[in-house]
Amino acid sequence: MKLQSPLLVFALAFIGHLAEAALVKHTFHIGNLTVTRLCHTRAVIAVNKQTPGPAIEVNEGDTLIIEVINDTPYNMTLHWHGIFQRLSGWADGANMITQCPILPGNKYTYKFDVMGQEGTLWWHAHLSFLRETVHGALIIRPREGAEAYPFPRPYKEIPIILGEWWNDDVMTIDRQAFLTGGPTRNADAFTINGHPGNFYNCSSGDTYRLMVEAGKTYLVRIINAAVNINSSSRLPTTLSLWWQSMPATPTPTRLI
Ligand SMILES: [Cu+2]
Repeated sequence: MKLQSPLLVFALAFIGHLAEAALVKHTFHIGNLTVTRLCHTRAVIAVNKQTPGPAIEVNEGDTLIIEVINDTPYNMTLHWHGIFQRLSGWADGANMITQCPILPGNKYTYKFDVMGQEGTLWWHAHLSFLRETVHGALIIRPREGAEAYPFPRPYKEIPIILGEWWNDDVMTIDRQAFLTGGPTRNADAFTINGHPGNFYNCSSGDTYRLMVEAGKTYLVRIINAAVNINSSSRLPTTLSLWWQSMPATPTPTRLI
């Protein structure tokens, strides 16, 4: 019997490889959301009425398709923070660098393969201070899913997004800084998954709480989504800088 040619074997392997990859689709409506923090109520910009926005979860090798509908009065792009964008540099989402912004009332579809990387990344608005509230987790599991982690599969995986909150409209604050040449003023609060915790004026009860079961293992995926790097140098956020682009490999840590 004639042996199969190496090319045919390669082609079959390639087709088999393609069959494993999934198309992961999302629709992101970006618009206003009314939020109250520290007893200040203001309209923020958010994806699908959530801040932090929806978590995107893929396996390595999948293709991501995200339709973005810009229902805000601002130009908009979304940046897929840390994605290699192999052969898809135009999908990176950097405003006026890899694309023109999505104009108010318009939409744009990002499409890219998530290749050769695993871990905890995130996505965010790439225009001025809008990323204060326009951000979310982008989780890449191994190609074979959570079963392929190099450690026992955790009971649950929890994204922890560290962010900031201003009591006033961030676009106005950014504009004032631009006009005066000074820095933007520091945030009024640091947040965990959008909540400031109990340490600020008028913030009691507004705390992110994670209920855990004794004896179970939790994988905590920490993301630093703070806007102002200068004001985000407090311990929890600094710690997260080490974590935000690390692969999903257990790393020895200790509580400081
Ligand atoms: Cu980024």
